[in-house]
Amino acid sequence: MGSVNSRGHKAEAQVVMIGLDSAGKTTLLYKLKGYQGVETLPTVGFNVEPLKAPGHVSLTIWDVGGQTQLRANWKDYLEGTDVLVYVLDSTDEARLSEAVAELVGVLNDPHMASVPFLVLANKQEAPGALPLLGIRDRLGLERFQDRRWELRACSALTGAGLPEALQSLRRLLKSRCHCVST
Ligand SMILES: Nc1nc2c(ncn2[C@@H]2O[C@H](COP(=O)(O)OP(=O)(O)O)[C@@H](O)[C@H]2O)c(=O)[nH]1
Ligand SMILES: [Mg+2]
Repeated sequence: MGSVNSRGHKAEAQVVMIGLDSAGKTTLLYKLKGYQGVETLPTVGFNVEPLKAPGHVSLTIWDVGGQTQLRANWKDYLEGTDVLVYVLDSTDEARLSEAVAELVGVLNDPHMASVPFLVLANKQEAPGALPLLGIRDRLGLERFQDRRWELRACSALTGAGLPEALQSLRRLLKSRCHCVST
């Protein structure tokens, strides 16, 4: 997937963004695009958008619906993924274990072998959001020694943490596929 530019770098990186329904994936996608006040509906299927990230990185971001009955389709989007973005709703403690189990399932897919991933603890501005350290403990990400990963707090609503999330994405891409030339 993706094209290769004259310097042998992949000109476009494929980013797949998944997570449970209502985690904030679609809101995040459109906030990153710079759209104002987008109201989302539950995503049936997927949204896909190109995005120019800092450092002249061209991303194609796939935002795949996360309702229970759609999760079986996630595997159809995984081939050719350069980085996985997994979005968590930090206010949804009740479904945190379910979210972690789904993440582990995706990381165990053969197409995802050694693909780096970024976990975004979204909705951090909301009252009652679990703090990042608590989320980190519950995720147990240390077990993934076979690939690079990062965990970031953000709010797709306010945009807080998104520049840092893009920096993480850039670092992970650089480790993966030389999509980033500097
Ligand atoms: N408080 C808060 N609400 C958010 C945030 N991001 C998304 N939401 C809300 O969460 C709901 C689900 O968002 P959506 O983007 O459709 O989730 P998706 O199913 O993962 O695509 C919507 O009501 C959003 O307005 C956030 O950072 N903070
Ligand atoms: Mg959606």
